[in-house]
Amino acid sequence: MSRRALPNVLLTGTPGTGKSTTCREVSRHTGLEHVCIGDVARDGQLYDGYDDELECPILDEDRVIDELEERLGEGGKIVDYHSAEFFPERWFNAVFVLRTDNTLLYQRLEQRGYAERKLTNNIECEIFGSILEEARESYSEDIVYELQSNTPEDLEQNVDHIVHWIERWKHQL
Ligand code: DAT
Repeated sequence: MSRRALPNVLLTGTPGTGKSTTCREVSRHTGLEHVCIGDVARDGQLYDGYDDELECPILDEDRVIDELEERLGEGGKIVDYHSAEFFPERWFNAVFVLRTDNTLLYQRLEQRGYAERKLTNNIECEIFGSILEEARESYSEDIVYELQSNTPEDLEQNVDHIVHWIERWKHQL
């Protein structure tokens, strides 16, 4: 397989850890296209029922993959989603997992108006490090990076870190 001109990056983490904010900034600095899986699913109505426990629609993962296969094949995408396991491993050159302190995450999700059960589920997900574990199980460990996302300074550093990673990748041709 020929090398892509630009890498694909997955930015994942529990809801509220800062994925979309970070993706927007990385996209602005690098020109990588921000692909938000939530928006792709909503635009194409790529759902398969409703999860009462998590209070959100269930993604039709196969249809999401079909929908994105060609675009991801081009490279140059930064994908934003709160799960890491169902994407084809070959899609990504790096996987960044954002982590947030429980108290701060609780405040962010409360501000979003999440109901108690949804809040608790997401906080537990973060406490157990579920998404980091999922990412490490789904991809080669040497492409999975954990980043703390607690403060605006962290946000700035994370954007810098990912932008530099992309620049280095481009120059390793
Ligand atoms: P996600 O896309 O993971 O659900 P988001 O980007 O929408 O998260 O961020 C949730 C809220 O938290 C939003 O108001 C921006 C804020 N935020 C994100 N990262 C942050 C950070 N590192 N420090 C402080 N606030 C942050």
